[in-house]
Amino acid sequence: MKLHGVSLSPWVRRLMVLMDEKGIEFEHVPAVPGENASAELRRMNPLGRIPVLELADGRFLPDSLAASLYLDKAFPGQHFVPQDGWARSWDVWLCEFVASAIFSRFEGTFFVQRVVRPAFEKAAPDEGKIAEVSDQIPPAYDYLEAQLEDTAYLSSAELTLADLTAASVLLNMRHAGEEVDAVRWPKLADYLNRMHARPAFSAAIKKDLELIGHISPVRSA
Ligand SMILES: N[C@@H](CCC(=O)N[C@@H](CS)C(=O)NCC(=O)O)C(=O)O
Repeated sequence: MKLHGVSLSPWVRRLMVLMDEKGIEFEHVPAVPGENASAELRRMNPLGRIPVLELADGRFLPDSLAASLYLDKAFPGQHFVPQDGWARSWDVWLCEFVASAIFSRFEGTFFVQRVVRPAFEKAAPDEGKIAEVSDQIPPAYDYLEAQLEDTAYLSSAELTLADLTAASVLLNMRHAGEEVDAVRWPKLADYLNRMHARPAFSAAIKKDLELIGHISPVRSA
């Protein structure tokens, strides 16, 4: 199997971490998305987005949630997507929450301004753009903190895809120098430290630091 997409993308990272946790081997092809997407990437995903999971038989899944659902069921070992109806749907909702309330609303801005621009475009961050979206952080973190009120992980006592998703997206906030305030969101801060200390995330962080280690304040565990 091949995983197309640069590993700094939280959606590529979600799949890398899932495959690492499940012990699935894959070849990583660090394709870039968007305006610079290759014809090969556009053939697999007309949106020009990453990741794309290419199966050994030539089929491909151009979306990390679709690919996660496939991998979790098709490969043996621990299931990260709950099998039960309600728990399964709730986990997908939490993934959607992280995508809409964090990635789309503010993570993208923080990461692009503070990491992508200085690292790859030799440009200074536009902190004005960050200021425009900063007020979106507290309600999103409040919601995640509430999910952790009685359980070790977001949807239950078990680690699920929602956790791999949240930890992957919020790792980019850490790369952008925005740590979760442990006084205001103590459970979320502790949870992220636990998640990022897992071997699969430590490996992902090591890979990230090869690209942005001169910028990110995150250090290898
Ligand atoms: N729902 C998609 C989102 C993928 C996505 O937005 N990827 C970003 C990189 S983090 C991308 O390719 N952006 C380029 C673009 O939208 O043109 C998934 O989960 O795979």
